[in-house]
Amino acid sequence: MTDESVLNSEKHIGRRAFLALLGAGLIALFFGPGLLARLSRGGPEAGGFAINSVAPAPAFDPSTWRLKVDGLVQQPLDLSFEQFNALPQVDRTNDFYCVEGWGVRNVLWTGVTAQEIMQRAGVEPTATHLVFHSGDGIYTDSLTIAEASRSDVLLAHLQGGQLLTQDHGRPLRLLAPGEFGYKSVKWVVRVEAIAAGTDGYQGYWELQGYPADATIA
Ligand SMILES: Nc1nc2c(c(=O)[nH]1)N[C@H]1C(S)=C(S)[C@@H](COP(=O)(O)O)O[C@H]1N2
Ligand SMILES: [Mo]
Repeated sequence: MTDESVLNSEKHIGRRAFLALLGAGLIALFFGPGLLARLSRGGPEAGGFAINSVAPAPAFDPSTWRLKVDGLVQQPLDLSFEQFNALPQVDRTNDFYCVEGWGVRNVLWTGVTAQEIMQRAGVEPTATHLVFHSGDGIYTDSLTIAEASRSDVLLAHLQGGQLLTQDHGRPLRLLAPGEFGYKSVKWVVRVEAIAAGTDGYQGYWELQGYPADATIA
């Protein structure tokens, strides 16, 4: 990147987000995959996850919790936690990376693929994105239908075989491996199929200047 393009992208995406992304880029450039091994041994929370939440965790009551799937779908869904748990479950193990420069290797997640949810709801061919809404009332982010169709994209309720802790998204979070952690919305209560324009959908961090495509290079 030349100095000029650095200045240009700084103008376009905002200083804070720019610095975070530059940091992530430099980390990837200089340390490569070995960084994660070091982080997961001695990161901000050795051997595990940091907690990144812009709003307090909502309380979880299994008797009243619902997952709604709506928008551009033929069959809207409104599932209790019991009904969600009765859907076909899969296990996926993958690494988790935050743009702030920490990561965790080999995390086991259990849940339902976004693909399964899309099939059950009958997502309309006109839909371009799924928007994941958090029960915190503030945080949202989206995946394109193509991203959401990958077999490792899960709505997960178990981490390492245990119900997610409250801070990590109890009872349900998105996992989008291969994309930075800000895509992995915690406390998901609604999945909305939308048709977005060419600019796509602006989630919480996209509105602060992060790119909508969070693919880890
Ligand atoms: N609802 C909600 N989901 C969220 C966030 C958040 O602030 N609120 N932070 C995101 C970011 S930036 C990251 S890196 C991961 C962190 O997940 P963790 O707190 O379980 O480590 O959650 C993502 N999902
Ligand atoms: Mo993050």
